[in-house]
Amino acid sequence: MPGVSSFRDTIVRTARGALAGLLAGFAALAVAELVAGLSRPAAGPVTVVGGAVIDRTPAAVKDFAIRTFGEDDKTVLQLGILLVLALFAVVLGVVALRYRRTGAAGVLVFGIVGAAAALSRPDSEGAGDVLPSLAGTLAGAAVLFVLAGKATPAGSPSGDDGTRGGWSRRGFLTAATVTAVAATGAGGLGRALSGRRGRGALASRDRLVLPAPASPAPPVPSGAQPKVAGISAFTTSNRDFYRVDTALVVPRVDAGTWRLRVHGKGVPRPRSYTLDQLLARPLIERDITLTCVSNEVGGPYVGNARWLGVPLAGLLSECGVEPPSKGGRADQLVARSVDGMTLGSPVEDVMDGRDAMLAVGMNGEPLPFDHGFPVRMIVPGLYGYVSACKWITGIELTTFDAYDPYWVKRAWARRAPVKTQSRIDTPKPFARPAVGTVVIAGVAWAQHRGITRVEVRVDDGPWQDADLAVQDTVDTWRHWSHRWQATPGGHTLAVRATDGTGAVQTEQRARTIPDGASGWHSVFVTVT
Ligand SMILES: Nc1nc2c(c(=O)[nH]1)N[C@H]1C(S)=C(S)[C@@H](COP(=O)(O)O)O[C@H]1N2
Ligand SMILES: [Mo]
Repeated sequence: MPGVSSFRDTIVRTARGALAGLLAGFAALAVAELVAGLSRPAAGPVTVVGGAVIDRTPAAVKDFAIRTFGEDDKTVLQLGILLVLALFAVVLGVVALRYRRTGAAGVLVFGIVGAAAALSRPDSEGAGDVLPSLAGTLAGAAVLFVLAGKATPAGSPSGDDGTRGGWSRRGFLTAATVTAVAATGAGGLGRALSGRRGRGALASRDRLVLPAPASPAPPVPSGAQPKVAGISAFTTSNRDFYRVDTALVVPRVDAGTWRLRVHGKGVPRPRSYTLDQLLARPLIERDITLTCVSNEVGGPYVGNARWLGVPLAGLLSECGVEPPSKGGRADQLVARSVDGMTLGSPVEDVMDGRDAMLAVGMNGEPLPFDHGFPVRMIVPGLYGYVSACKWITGIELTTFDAYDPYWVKRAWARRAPVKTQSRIDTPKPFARPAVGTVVIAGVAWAQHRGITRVEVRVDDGPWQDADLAVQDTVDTWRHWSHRWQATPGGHTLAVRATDGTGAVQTEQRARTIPDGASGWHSVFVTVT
């Protein structure tokens, strides 16, 4: 029955083609991983393509991703890239059955995409960065060429002699198995090598002993944290602190070789600092609340930590920098991180006496790698994207007219002071508290202006003053609580804050783009 057998042949052939394509893709990634491990982990194809995708994603989509996937956004992106790769690999594999050379050549197209992405990365170290993508695709093309050959009948299209007319089933399976095993080995070795490269950085962090601050922060007042179940901890632990950045691979910077260069317009004495030089300076310790501009009303991207660092204004003065109000030529400070990220802050704000710092410590330990080890910037009162550069390695003085940093090129505002905001931590949305006393509580922040009042409203009732917890500093958030005599039924609870300038938090709803969300946070509950 030639009809049935040729139909089955087609299925088997197609399956083999698909498998050959997948294995070729797998081998390509594994070899690329190996070469990246040997040369530069940050130049691996998934990392560079992912980075390129992040940089080209419209602000609204990125905001959506942060909102929807939170801190898993990068995992989702990487899985997406792998899925797209797998689909193309299957198609190429099937194509290669008939057009072996075309299929193999198709793999090379991926090499070009990977290489181009590698070269376009802001932290690209030059031509060497194309090596992982190039080596990977050559390996992938070779694997596809060989496997497609083995999956194709050598002689007549069909036969009943058990070899299915030259379908060398054993040959194909052997080649496929060898490929899978070799690729797994290469990929594993590459991963191990990449891990090793981070070890110097790990050791440098383990060795780092933070000096005592010359200007310590007083203990957090005991009244800063109301004893209410479900309210945010006053100090956010490093583990719980939100993380927002574009880094697919967290930079592991070796503190021993790290340098910070201060240079640019109106810098008569440009200088480079080692970490030891920074640590030898008088350090300040301050509680400062950091907020992300992508934080929606009621959102989680706000955290408060005790930072230890070098006052930035003094360091800038040492290099001869003057703020614009004193005739300085530069009004924008552009911080650059090791991964090429740039963030711009107003020089005036950084030098106006607030505790802008180059932080080395977070809650009593060296900065975690996720949060910028060895050094990051912190400026009270400014959203993270215009101030809080992690893995900082350069400070360039320039003007707002002359240069737009990363996020500003992507539709975010040039200047972005933190907006006065408040959030209900408890009860949670759609909670079902029992009739009687229900404690409504949460946090409010207006960094560097402070919070002077928080009011709560139930349904269309009057605004009622909440109990304010003791203020730590004007640079931290302030906790609040309100005892509510809850009556049965559905209720909408709303909150609004007043800052130290007397400004009441606006009801006006604004999206996060371009300079931060506004509006009142409200929560619907059903009292039973
Ligand atoms: N190098 C680098 N620094 C960065 C970013 C980044 O993407 N890369 N993101 C900024 C943003 S948008 C915020 S809100 C803060 C977040 O700091 P965290 O992750 O320590 O909470 O880091 C800022 N510093
Ligand atoms: Mo942010």
